[in-house]
Amino acid sequence: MFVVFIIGTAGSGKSMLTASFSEWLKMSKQDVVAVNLDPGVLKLPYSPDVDVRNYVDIESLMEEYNLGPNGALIMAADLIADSVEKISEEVEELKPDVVLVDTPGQMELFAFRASGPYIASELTREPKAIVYLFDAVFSLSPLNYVSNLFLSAAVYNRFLIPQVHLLSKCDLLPKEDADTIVDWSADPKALETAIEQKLEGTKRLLSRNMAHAIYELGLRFLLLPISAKTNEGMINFNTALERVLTRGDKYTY
Ligand SMILES: Nc1nc2c(ncn2[C@@H]2O[C@H](COP(=O)(O)OP(=O)(O)OP(=O)(O)O)[C@@H](O)[C@H]2O)c(=O)[nH]1
Ligand SMILES: [Mg+2]
Repeated sequence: MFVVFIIGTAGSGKSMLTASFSEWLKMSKQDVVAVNLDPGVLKLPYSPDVDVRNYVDIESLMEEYNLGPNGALIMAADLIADSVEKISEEVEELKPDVVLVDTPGQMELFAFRASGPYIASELTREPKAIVYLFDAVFSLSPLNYVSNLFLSAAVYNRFLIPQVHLLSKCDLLPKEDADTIVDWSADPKALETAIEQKLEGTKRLLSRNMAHAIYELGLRFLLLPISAKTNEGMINFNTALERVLTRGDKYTY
């Protein structure tokens, strides 16, 4: 069994990718379990096999503890951690080949609180990986791209498990724009040139140094373009995942 946590900024396409990648895997005769870890979601593009909303209810937390929506989500994240054993049993009873875990819209709930890494480590002892989504439209500006690079490095630093990086919703960009972003991810010089050309002043200086810092750390964030709408890139994505999961590569892909 492999467990894959899908993480990314709000609206980056986590739930849609969970839906379409699980369908794609099912077509190649894999037993897939989709887990929804987002307690606040109202509608999902797939039917979760395991759903955290069965363990916590945001509305009643808001009422009972007089919390706003964000306070309730934070409380919910801690309550989910308390239920991780039961969630894990639910998953294991289904005996899947692959488990796709759709994480909360508010990325910091899962990535930057203690409960996320705890859930990831307690959910299973089987091989696991993180898939980090770079929203293609958002990442077209070098400033946004570098910010996202930092977020993904921060996620890696929290979980320390193999990470695959995707350029999500790539069908929304002309191919040459998607290729440009992929080039930035493969070649530090290409990113530096874009920063020089498109940014000015302090933003240019900081972005250049931030990008530098990531490369200095030796982190590689090669992006694979993917579309949950057209299924473009699914084969490469699956190959990258298998590689980090089966070879136990320590590093990011
Ligand atoms: N064109 C296109 N749209 C997409 C794709 N993936 C997601 N979307 C759209 O982007 C929006 C957000 O997608 P979601 O899958 O809900 O994103 P998410 O990261 O789960 O969002 P939150 O959980 O709310 O943070 C929806 O309107 C999707 O239809 C894609 O590959 N192509
Ligand atoms: Mg979602």
